[in-house]
Amino acid sequence: MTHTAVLDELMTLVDPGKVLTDAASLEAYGKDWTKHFPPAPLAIVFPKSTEQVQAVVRWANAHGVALVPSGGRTGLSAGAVAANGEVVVSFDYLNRILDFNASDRTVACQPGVVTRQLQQFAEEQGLYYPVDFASSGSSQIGGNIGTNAGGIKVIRYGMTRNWVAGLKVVTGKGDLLELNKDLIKNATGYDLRQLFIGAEGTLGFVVEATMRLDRAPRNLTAMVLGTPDFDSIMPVLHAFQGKLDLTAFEFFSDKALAKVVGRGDVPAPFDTPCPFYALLEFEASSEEVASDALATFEHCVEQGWVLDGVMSQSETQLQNLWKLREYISETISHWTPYKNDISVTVSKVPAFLRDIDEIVARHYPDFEVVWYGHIGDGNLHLNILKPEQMEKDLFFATCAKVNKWVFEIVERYNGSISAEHGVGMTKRDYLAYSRSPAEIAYMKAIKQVFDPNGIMNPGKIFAPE
Ligand code: S2G
Ligand code: ZN
Repeated sequence: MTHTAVLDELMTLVDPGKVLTDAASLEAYGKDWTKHFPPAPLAIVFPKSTEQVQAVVRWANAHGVALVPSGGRTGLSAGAVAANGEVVVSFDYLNRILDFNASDRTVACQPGVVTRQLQQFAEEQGLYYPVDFASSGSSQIGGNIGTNAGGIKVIRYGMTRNWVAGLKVVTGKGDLLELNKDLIKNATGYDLRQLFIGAEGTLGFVVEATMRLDRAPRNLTAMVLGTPDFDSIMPVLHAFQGKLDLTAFEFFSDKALAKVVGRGDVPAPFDTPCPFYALLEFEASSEEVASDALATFEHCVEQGWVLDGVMSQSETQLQNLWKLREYISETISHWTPYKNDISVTVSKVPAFLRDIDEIVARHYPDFEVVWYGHIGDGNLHLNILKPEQMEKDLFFATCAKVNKWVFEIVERYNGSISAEHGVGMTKRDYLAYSRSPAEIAYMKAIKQVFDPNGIMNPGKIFAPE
């Protein structure tokens, strides 16, 4: 069958006008936030029902056409990039909040619901959806589930995985599975729901997700503390964790702060210049908690771990302090950064970052290295900024050379080559640094069960053989 005939058949499976092949759509929907692979999809399809998703998957199996899921396209590992003539399945029209149950504290969503939309819906019910990160204003719940998105509240609330009560998925065979039925307790064999969370659309596509909500936090309060060196950050974490139930513990370097303050729309936290900064957050649910926080701050200053600090006194100040951390990613994107999203257990962070920083400084003496991340859960974001005059492909190739050493250190510390951004295509060649050959073989066998024809987001997670 010719491409035209195959696409003509696809058009009959969805609503009129919901298959696009124009250059602008192919470019826009064939990519995510990464810049490593030029988008080159065959077409973009916009199903408006579960039945249409099933029909598209069956069509793809019949014609051997690869499918790539597309949500908010904010991915950072090229997990939603269609670079090889695939058909992109966009969930933009499956974007409704279907049901809310106050007793179960659950919300049934379609995959195209934007993360921020779910957060706001929860607030309107007096509840809280606690998974949050810089791109939540455009990312979609389906994509958050596909990558098991983490972000800035993981230290208290965990990853997206912790908040999925139930899933409806269309497998790579076109079967519709209803997984876990939103139950809290369900000891009836393998929890297949967990397989699809973090699978990056390689086993099947989420067509409905029941998300759990939590009680709304009370009087969230943030502190930004300047430290004299990186090694002081962990004692600060332990000091505050010993006194407070933290909802966040982030860090960023002076270079990251300089880029954000350089925007001109976010004030510096205080005047004292510091090499590193910690941003922590807690519920100041009583005067006693707030005074514990201040006492702990004083203790950290006495110990020499903190040079200066500020505590939010209002919602506006809380938001402004968070902007110092949340604006980093978008701000440095102007320098086409080469990104690594790595993690180790919290206890190993100081030695781990020292080893990584040494390797990076040794091999990149002329590159600007920006460190930031969710240090409270062991997740560091290493961003190497491209020198203005350097050609992008040469820059990425130069950076990739050092990946070998960076990931050898990750492997030595039993860490992860991708803490929260997923493997996609940018990290697939390094999977063996974090997963054993046996694990990879089992994962491929599971993929074979759910997607026997290999049409579901091929080339993601696993390098093509
Ligand atoms: C963050 C966002 C993406 C990045 O800011 O925590 O996960 O690495 C990142 O720039
Ligand atoms: Zn992050």
